[in-house]
Amino acid sequence: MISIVVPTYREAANLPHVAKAVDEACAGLADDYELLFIDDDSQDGSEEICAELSERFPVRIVVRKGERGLATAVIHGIAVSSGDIVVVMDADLSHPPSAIPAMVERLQRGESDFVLGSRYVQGGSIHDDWSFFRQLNSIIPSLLARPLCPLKDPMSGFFAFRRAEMPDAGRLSPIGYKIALEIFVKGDFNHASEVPIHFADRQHGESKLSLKEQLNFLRHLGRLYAYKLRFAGT
Ligand SMILES: Nc1nc2c(ncn2[C@@H]2O[C@H](COP(=O)(O)OP(=O)(O)OP(=O)(O)O)[C@@H](O)[C@H]2O)c(=O)[nH]1
Ligand SMILES: [Mg+2]
Repeated sequence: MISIVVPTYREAANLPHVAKAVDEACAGLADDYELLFIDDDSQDGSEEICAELSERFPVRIVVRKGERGLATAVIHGIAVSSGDIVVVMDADLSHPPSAIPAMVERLQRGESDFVLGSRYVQGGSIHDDWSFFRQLNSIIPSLLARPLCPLKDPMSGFFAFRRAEMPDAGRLSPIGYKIALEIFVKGDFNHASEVPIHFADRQHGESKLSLKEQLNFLRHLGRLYAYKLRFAGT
């Protein structure tokens, strides 16, 4: 079973597109899949839409009340999902579901233990009209993270791994931003690889990435460096 975990906050308009695209992408896989939306009480009709979608697709929505945050939503979703392979992706279709089979197959063939959907490897791309500042905003965090992680695009937010290799939840201290980097640093992964993706711009709904989240990321990075230093040599 493959669990596709998707954090959502006010993504009602995107949910049917995600469900359809994931279903098409997973049709050729030998294993069944479940699509799990972890929603922070958006109150925008997401629950009703999921109820309808669940008549056609293996879709579930888990609504968290009184809690907000992308990283904690992802961790919660992983905890309540059941597949032996976990794929995490965004709901705004920036991450092409069509890349899921290639990511999953690398895990299943044992070629990789952590697979990232990546904008910055050969064959990957971002939308042509990204401004210089938006590109910098995307590339600088990846460069800051480079000593922690050999991957080119640890900020992509699109990643897959085996549940057995998930670090204990007690070792994670997620704040705000994307969680792939933390899972990678604290898990025991030796064969990470990247699958090229075209990162599309969102068509529906609004971005939730605020300046506060980006500053949080710097705090997060500081903590991960401290963690890495503490466990170096153990
Ligand atoms: N559950 C939950 N999901 C969230 C939260 N914040 C963001 N998300 C989801 O996380 C994913 C990424 O958020 P985006 O707003 O697209 O952030 P981004 O991709 O970094 O920014 P853009 O490039 O502007 O799209 C989306 O599926 C959001 O709905 C949150 O507080 N709780
Ligand atoms: Mg997005």
